[in-house]
Amino acid sequence: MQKDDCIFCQIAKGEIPAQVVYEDDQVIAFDDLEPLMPVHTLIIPKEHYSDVADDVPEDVLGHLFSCVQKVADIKGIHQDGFRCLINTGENASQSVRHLHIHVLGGGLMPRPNDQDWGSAASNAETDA
Ligand code: DGP
Repeated sequence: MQKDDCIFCQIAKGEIPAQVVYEDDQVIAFDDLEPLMPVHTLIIPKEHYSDVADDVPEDVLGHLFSCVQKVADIKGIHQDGFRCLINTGENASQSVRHLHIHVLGGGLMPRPNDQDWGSAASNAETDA
């Protein structure tokens, strides 16, 4: 099922243009509008799920993740390494409520540290 008011559903239906990297019957991958790295591609299921914790069937999750390697190969970042990121819900600052995997690469990405993660991360370390 797709949602009329969801921007990623509209991309999946071809109603909003996107730089498509890979597509099959279940999944579409396209470049992020606001790239954080030289390569920043989003992989989404064509069906609407609000996030990774929205009772997504295992076969959908499996297929979605199988596309990570395809995208990494197409974008030429497989060998040097890349980062996958899935923001989920409010605390993770998920801004588009349609499940998506960020695939980031094309350069060295430092490991996240307290400075990047803000005060909640600092508190977590203090409490540990
Ligand atoms: P997140 O914060 O994890 O929900 O990431 C959403 C990403 O989606 C963000 O990096 C920007 C990107 N984005 C938002 N709207 C569009 C759009 O219309 N087209 C494309 N290509 N990317 C979009």
